[in-house]
Amino acid sequence: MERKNIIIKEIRNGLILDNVHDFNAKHIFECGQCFRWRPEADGSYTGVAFGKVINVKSDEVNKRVQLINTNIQDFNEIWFDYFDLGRDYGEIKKKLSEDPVLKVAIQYGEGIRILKQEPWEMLISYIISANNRIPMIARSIGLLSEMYGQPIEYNGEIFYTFPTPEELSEAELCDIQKCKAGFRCKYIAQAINMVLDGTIDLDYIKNLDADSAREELLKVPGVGVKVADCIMLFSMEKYDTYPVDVWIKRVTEHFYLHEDVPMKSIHEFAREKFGGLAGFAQEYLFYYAREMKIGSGKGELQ
Ligand code: 8HG
Repeated sequence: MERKNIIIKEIRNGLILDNVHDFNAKHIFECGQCFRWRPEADGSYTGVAFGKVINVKSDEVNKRVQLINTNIQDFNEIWFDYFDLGRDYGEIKKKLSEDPVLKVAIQYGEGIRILKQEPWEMLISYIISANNRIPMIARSIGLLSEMYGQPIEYNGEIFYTFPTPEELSEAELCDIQKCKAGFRCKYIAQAINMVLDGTIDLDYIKNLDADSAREELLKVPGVGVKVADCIMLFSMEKYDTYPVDVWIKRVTEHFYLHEDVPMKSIHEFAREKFGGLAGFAQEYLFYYAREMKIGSGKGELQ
């Protein structure tokens, strides 16, 4: 079977995909966009998304990707889109590589793809991310899933789905606090209520343009511009957004602006320089900046 030049072969417990370009599991799962993928000893990653557990291994030399614990139907209905396999990242990289800084950043994270994650999960995950470090964010999301998600067994181990708003509807603030997200827990509780009572409609927001979507998301307490932009980029296909966290601020100032500037100027710079590819540029830069500790002056990996 074939889809978009990808050759799909069924094996006993999953699929082998051949002719997959620009796909590196480490780059995809460790660039900073997602929090629920665990590296395994064999270089593969296991994670939960869309209520399923899968294991993913990439072989960049042979342009091969192995998906374990799945089937053709789920590939067509979930994973093809989740991994953004219909998009030509070669083209994006070619365009962005005209810029010498991005050229280097792209060489570093050449197999990054922007996952199409679930808006609800991204809303809660990025509320948790505010002023937080990635391992702590991952821990809180894991705890919330263990407490309220559904268990799924894979390979003799229990994984948990990310809980739906309905599954979280009975949770009191004191229960949510057990996920150890501190002051953000009250925002999680408010977000649950706003989604359940329809004050916020993520499907509707997903279909808006970036500026209108941001405006809507900002109505949720605990969602500032950066959090809104992350949600939009990682689950709503708003590729013209440029989420500015501390790393992106540092790397943009360090390489391009050469001075400390207000957030607004960074957004204006990105719009001008990268246009509709700003979100992709941002992720190559985010991964590069964090791994190389660009401009941190502290030698500290956040
Ligand atoms: O992929 C990301 N891009 C940007 N710009 N910010 C991110 C990403 N992932 C991620 O966790 N963040 C934010 O960075 C959230 C949090 O404020 C901080 C964690 O390093």
